[in-house]
Amino acid sequence: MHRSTEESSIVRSTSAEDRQLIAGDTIAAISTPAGEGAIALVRISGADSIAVADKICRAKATPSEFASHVQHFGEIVDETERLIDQVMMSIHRAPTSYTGEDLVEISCHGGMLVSARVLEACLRAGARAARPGEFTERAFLNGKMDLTQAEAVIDLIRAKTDLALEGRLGEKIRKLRDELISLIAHIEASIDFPEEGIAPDEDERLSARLDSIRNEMSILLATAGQGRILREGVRVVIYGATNAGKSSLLNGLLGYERVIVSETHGTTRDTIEEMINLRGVPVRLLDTAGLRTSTSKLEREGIARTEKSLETADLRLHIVDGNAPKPSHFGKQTANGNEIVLLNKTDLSEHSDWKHFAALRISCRTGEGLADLEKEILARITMENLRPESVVTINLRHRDCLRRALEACDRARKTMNDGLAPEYFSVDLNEALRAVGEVIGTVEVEQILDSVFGQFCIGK
Ligand SMILES: Nc1nc2c(ncn2[C@@H]2O[C@H](COP(=O)(O)OP(=O)(O)OP(=O)(O)O)[C@@H](O)[C@H]2O)c(=O)[nH]1
Ligand SMILES: [Mg+2]
Repeated sequence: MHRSTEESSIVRSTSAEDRQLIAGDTIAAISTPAGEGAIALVRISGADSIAVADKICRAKATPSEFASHVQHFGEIVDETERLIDQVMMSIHRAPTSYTGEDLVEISCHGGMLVSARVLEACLRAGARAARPGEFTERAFLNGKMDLTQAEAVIDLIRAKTDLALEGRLGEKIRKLRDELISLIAHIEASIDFPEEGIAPDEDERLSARLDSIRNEMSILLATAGQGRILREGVRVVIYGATNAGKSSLLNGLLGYERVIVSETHGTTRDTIEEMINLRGVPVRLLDTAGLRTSTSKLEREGIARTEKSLETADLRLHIVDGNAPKPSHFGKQTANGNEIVLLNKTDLSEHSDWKHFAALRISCRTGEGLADLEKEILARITMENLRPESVVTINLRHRDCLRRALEACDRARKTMNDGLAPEYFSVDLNEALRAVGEVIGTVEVEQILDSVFGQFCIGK
């Protein structure tokens, strides 16, 4: 009973402090939709935004010397001064900017990879990843627009923000948050009732709990979305019956004859991976052994591998031969956001079984439909259907929050080790909780602003 009121009061106070704390710092985000367009816009806003630009931009003059509202050509470099992209950038000095603060706009080349790298450079140079709607929220707070105008922007964007809320990542973050809340509640109880003290063995238990939280955070940071996608690409697995044209499709998307194609059923025995670049989105394409009941041990091993790679797929391409009869299991096919069904061999006549069958029709032989397929793959990657932690722009923000949370936990751990009073590490733990809460974006909807601006796209 006592515990539950304790917990909710912690969450509420966190939210109020959160708002104050957040208003002062410099934020950055990719403002254009992920994976679309030839040009992406990265925005930085806040008192240090021009200083951040100075650190990452090489041009004839430094950005702090730029006249306001004038476009300049420049190069964005990483921490080792390696070129990330050639860009056009402009600075907009307060108060005549969208947010009313010093604002930097960097127009880099489109595609997730480049814009994500530019954003990463901004974050490394001291900016914090913006929350959804935070740019517009600042504009509102600085008197640049009224609330109805802000809401009109919402209608305009119809944001699909924080997808992570629904995904496995969201679940994990929520669990982390709950563990932190219960840990803090415990510690604060011991502060409120000092006469009860924390017994030494309890001390150990506390540090063990904190260690487990830190451990979970590090694992999340190491594996969650962004890092994985940038390193490994989005996993797109091609599967289907033997001879459907899986290997032909891999070759078609790659643009060269990487894999052996033949009319023999069961040609491909192993999974084959190749990276392709779809408008800046790194995609790891997997060709697999065709599915059929086989007596060959080797082929069965190949099929087992196919099934395994399907489990870890971000997106599946189920390819079937449109010239052949429809397999019986196809009647019960249900729409699945993580799967695209492809009817191959449109250059041949379509078997009557497929009449009215909804699928993307392609021909690996003539290349027909492959451009549409690429578009569809990109759409699935950027839409909500794909595993949420794969969405790059959102995950940079998550990672930034998680990193801050982990740093705060590390500080708390050190304070604990040094034998200082609970008041000291409680401060750090609350900061960790705030940062974790930012990921989910539900750090208590005590203010209307939260719910209004929470609907925005990041970078707006
Ligand atoms: N006419 C026509 N033939 C195609 C098309 N795509 C693939 N084929 C042919 O279909 C046969 C099988 O193609 P593959 O790409 O090897 O098929 P697969 O699904 O990889 O087959 P397995 O590796 O055996 O599972 C080959 O003879 C291809 O030339 C197409 O669009 N049109
Ligand atoms: Mg094959």
